[in-house]
Formats: sequence, C-alpha cells, structure tokens
Amino acid sequence: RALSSAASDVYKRQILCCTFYFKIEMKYIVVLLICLMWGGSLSAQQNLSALVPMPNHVEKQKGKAFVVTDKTWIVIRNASLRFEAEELQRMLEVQMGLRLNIQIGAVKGKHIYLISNSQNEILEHYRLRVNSKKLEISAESSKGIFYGIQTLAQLLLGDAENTAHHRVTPVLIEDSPRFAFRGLMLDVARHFLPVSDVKRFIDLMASFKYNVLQLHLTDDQGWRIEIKQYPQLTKIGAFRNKKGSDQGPDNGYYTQEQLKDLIAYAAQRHVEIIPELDIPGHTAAVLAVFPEMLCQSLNTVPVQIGKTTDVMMCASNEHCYKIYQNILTEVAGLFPSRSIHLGGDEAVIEKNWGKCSSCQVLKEKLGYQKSSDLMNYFFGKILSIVRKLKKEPILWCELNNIWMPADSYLFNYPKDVTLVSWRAGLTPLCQELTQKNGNSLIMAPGEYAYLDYPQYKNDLPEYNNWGMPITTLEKTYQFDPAYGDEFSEKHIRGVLGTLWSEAIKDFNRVTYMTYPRGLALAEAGWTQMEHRTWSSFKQRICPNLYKMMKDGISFRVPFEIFSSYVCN
Ligand code: TNX
Repeated sequence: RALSSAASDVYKRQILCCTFYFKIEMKYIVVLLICLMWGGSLSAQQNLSALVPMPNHVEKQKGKAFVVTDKTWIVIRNASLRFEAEELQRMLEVQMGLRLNIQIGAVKGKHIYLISNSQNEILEHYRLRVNSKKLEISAESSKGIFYGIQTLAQLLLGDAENTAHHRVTPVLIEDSPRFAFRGLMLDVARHFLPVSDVKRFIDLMASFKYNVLQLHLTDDQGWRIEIKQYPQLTKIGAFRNKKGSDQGPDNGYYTQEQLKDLIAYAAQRHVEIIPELDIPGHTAAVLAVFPEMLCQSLNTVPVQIGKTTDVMMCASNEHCYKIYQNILTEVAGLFPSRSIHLGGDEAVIEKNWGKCSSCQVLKEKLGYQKSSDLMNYFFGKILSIVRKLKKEPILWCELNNIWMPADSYLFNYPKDVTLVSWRAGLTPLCQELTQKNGNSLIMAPGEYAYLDYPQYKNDLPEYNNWGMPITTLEKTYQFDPAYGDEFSEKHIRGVLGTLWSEAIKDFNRVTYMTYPRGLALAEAGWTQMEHRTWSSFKQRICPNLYKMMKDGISFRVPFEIFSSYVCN
C-alpha cells in the first residue's frame, strides 16, 4: 500500500509538473508526454541504481538490511556535524517519511552514525558502511560526511521498494574524487539571476558532489556586484534595460550582504564560490561608468551596456589599475575563496591597443614587438595587486586567439596563474603549455563542457543564435578531463562546466541547459575512467532526472538515448 500511495503521489506530481511546463511554453508538450511515459515506466522500476557520480569503490555486502524505525537516531559526536545531521534528517524524512532524532554524544545501538575523525576539509574521502547492525558514514571532514549522505540519498532513490519499507541494503562504499576541483560556472552578467535561484542551483550541484561555483559577475552586459567605493558601478552598470524591473533578467546586482549570505549558504553545502571579474575585454559595463579607463585617443562615443562588444580597458591608462586595485580589494575581502578569476579572454587587441597612440608609445618603451605583448604589462600589474591581496589568479587559457597571427602566443602566463582551457580545439595546446611551464589547468573545453551549446539538433533553435556546435549528452559523457594522458593528470585541477547566458533568461532555462549534461560532467570530475561506462550512466541518470521532475526542476529529456533497456 505504501508503494501504491507513493506511486499515486508520483502521478499527481507528474501532472503538476506537466502544468508547470505547460505554462512555460506550448512547444514543451511533446517533451512532457515523453516525461510522463518515462516517469510511469520508472515508478514500476524500483531497483535501479541512482549513483551519480559513480563512487570509485563499491562492494555489495551479504546479510540482512539495516532497518530504519522511528526509534533510530542520527548520532554525531559533537555539534560540528550538526548541519550534515540535519541534511540527513531532511533527506530521510522526504525519502522514508520518518523524522529521526539527532543525538550528540557516545551512543551505542542500531543507529545511524556520522563520524568525522578530523576536520581537514581538503580531504573529500568518505566511507559508507551499511549492515543489519548499523549504518555508518565516516570521513576526515564534514565535507566527506556530506558526500556520504548524498551517496546514501542516491542509494535510497535507486532502491525504492526497500526504501518504502524503511530498509537499506548492506553495502560498503569507499570513495574519493578523481579531481579536487569540480565546478560549474553561472554567467549572471548577461542575464541576472536572483539569490534564491542561485541557492537552488547550489542545492542541486552539491547533491552531485560539485564543490565550486564560479560566478561570472561582470561583462559587457552588466556589472552584478556591489562595490561600496563605487556605487555607480551597480547604479548604472547593473541596469541595461531602463524600463526593466530591479531583479533580472536584464537588470540587477548582488549587494555585499547578499553575497555574504550566498557564500555562507554555499559553504555549508561545501561549495566554494569563485568570483570572476572579466578584464580587459568584456568590460562595456564598467567602461560605461568609467569612460576615463578607455584608450583616450580612440573612443569618443559613449560606451553602451548591452551586447558583447570589442571595447576594452586601456593598457596604458593608469586609471584602470587604480580603480581595479580598489575593486579587487573589496572583492578579496568579501570572498573567502583563495582564487579570483580575472577573465583575460577575447581581448580584441589590435582594434584597441593597436590603434591607441599612448599604448603604442608604451609598447616601444617596453621593447615589445606586438600590441598583444602589452597583455604581459597589463596582467603583470593586475596580478601583482592580486598577489598582494593573497589571492591566486585564474585566467581563461587564451593562446593564439582568433584576432592574433596564427603562430603567436598571446602572452606568457606566470606560473602562479591557473589557466582554464575553454576554446574548442585548443585544449592540447593549453595542456602542453601548462605542463611545460608548471601552471595548473582547469578543463572546460568547448567540445564537452559548454552548457550554452544546444543539446540536440533543432533543440531550441531560437536560442542557438550564433550557430553554436551541438554538444549531446553522450558527447559530454565522453569527456576525460586528462584527455587520455595520465601523465598530465597531476597538473589538472579539475573540471568546469560553463553556462554562458546570452540566451538564458530564467531559472528554468538555466537548469534545462545544465541537466542532464551536468550529471555527465559531475562524473567526469569525480569518477576514475575505469569505473565509467556510458551504458551504466544512461541507466543511473534516470532516477535522478525523475527526482528532478518531481522536485519541479526543468531539465532536457534526453529522448535520443531512450530505448527499452535504458529505464527498465
Ligand atoms: C566565449 S568562454 C566566451 C563567452 C561567451 C561564450 C559563448 C569565454 C572565456 N568567453 O564570453 O559567452 O563564448 O559560448
């Protein structure tokens, strides 16, 4: 009976979900029908594994199940694991309908134990042991405990029949990630997302063991972070649509108080927020506020905040460095992350510094050959500010970009800069360069990790406004962050999925573009290649997508991978 009432609940939710989608756009109807049929077939399937990312060591155990009753406690030794215990309590209440008490101290008996032996938050390993006598999650950090809880939640999700009877099947899982950096990037500059939506995004990503959220806070389309010393930055730079409302999609910004709250919210879920302030290109919003940062000999027209433009900060202009010194000081004080991302991508150098007389004078003075060499000067000054603030710089790996002669490198990245490989086709070069020079590398290659690219032919063609390549779920799943080179793995920090938002105006679209490809990237970041297979992944994502549907989270149904065996 428990199962059939759960199933009818499921169907009610599906109908609700259906209405929800229906309201968004008529053309989703076909997708919805597939959802419904799919949901139906899933609710009949109670034993599917739902582990995503796949843990790196799973041993099935013989013996009887652990039975959860209303007398089972969640036991922690001290209050340092209170948040994790409450997470577990919430999860069990949703999945089993039992609200367990949390006990602090040394307790014996058939209970659920969360044991963190130290508080070394760098260590992400956890061990999950289930037998008839106890259920225990142990780790070296609260982060490890949190991940053990996410794994337990997925075990219960994939074993619905036992879960409905409050049973947990015996198992031993020893797990730690392949890469320390497992991130997603939200571009809140092109279209703004309110704090509440970013929090929902964090909830979801944390459940798949992502640990970094990069916020792309500034671009040509908007400046989204309050800087106390320069209130005009948000007063003007955050409002490109004069008639729009205060909070998105075109307008809006985060106050420092909101950001503190968001950072703390993310930290509880073991997600570090890395701020990105993109310079010297992608800067129309700041240049509209501070025209004195432009190359003075060039620009007579006021800069418009709006579309991605060619306009750039001026390398030879001291205002840039003074203003950014102040901005970066506030940013460094606000974000506890050790990293600051400074962009450095798509700088249209010849059109700007190449035509600016004072940049040319500076180029001669420094003995540089090309205008692009001024990137060394520009970032030399900016990076020394960042170092004094005790932060580590990250930049997009921009080697020989499309505005440069084919055989020239843009500039020499100092060793302490972590680079992010992003441009399709350039990853092997970025890998070679960083390995040779000793820089760390984060992998966000366009071929696999660009979440703004369409997921299937003709999927939302109205948003594919600049002919972006299609990146299917299967293609994303093929991503090996080491590009098959185990020797270069050591200098690779991890994986970043980037959701550029020129065409993404609301939270439904954000999650629709992110999932299910975000599940494939989570597994690329966490799971060793030998434990990854596409056929197993295709099955394991089903219960997770089904849960998202029940939770009212929009995602793209990957109908192209359906066949009778996938969800059966
Ligand atoms: C390139 S990726 C950009 C972004 C765009 C994106 C669109 C990168 C470092 N720069 O500014 O939004 O392509 O796919």
